[in-house]
Amino acid sequence: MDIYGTTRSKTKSHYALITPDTHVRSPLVGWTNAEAVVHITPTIGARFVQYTAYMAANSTSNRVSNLTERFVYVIAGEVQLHSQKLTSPTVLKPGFFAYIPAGSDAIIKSTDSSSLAVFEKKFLPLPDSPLPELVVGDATKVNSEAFMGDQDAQLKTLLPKDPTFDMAVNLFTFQPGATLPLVEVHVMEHGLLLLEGAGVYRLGDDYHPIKAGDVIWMASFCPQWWVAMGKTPSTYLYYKDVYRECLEATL
Ligand code: UGY
Ligand code: MN
Repeated sequence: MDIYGTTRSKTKSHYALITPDTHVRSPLVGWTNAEAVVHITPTIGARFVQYTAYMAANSTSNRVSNLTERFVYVIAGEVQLHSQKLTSPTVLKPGFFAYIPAGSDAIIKSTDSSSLAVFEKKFLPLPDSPLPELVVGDATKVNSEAFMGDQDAQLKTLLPKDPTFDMAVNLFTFQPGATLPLVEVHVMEHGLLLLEGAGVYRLGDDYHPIKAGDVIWMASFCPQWWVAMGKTPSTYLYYKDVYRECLEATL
């Protein structure tokens, strides 16, 4: 914060920009030796939750409830994922991710300080469809594809493109000067974390300078556009709700 109390953070009815200078930590219920900066919740108008979990040495997450699904992406440090569905605990390093289905026994343990980007939502089962399984992956091993034909905008889809899943989490990498090819207006909402780089995000009618570490919430139908700037590529991790009847996709 500067001496005049200014910040780039902004909270509006249809979007929020949350910059690291405004972060305040809060307890993570059911976790041990861990705290969160909670960025996005239903209290702001969203239908999902996004937070950064800060795990100290010897910390443990809770289990998800029977209703809540969780996606974690390791930003820093190293954690282990424990579940009876895995033959042995799986080490997750930066760039690794896990999807933990609602009701899963999976927990995350950390032996050193680590930080995780976390997205959670109430899982909406699809009638007559199997339940989604635990997913573990390394984003560096996931193939990317040119977004709408633009080689300078590469999209990695981290979760299976399968209607059993009601959330998608993607990594989007833009070369300097690359843009979203249109101003998008859509029913899906987003939670976004800029992992590296910088640029300008259009949110509604406003244009915001964005830096690594910034989080953005975009409500359904919030007009959105982006240009990557600077001399290095920019990458953001983002969530969206997918594959469900619009009338049912409310809390
Ligand atoms: O998946 C998306 O809707 C994506 N193109 N939106 C975004 O990057 N703001
Ligand atoms: Mn979008």
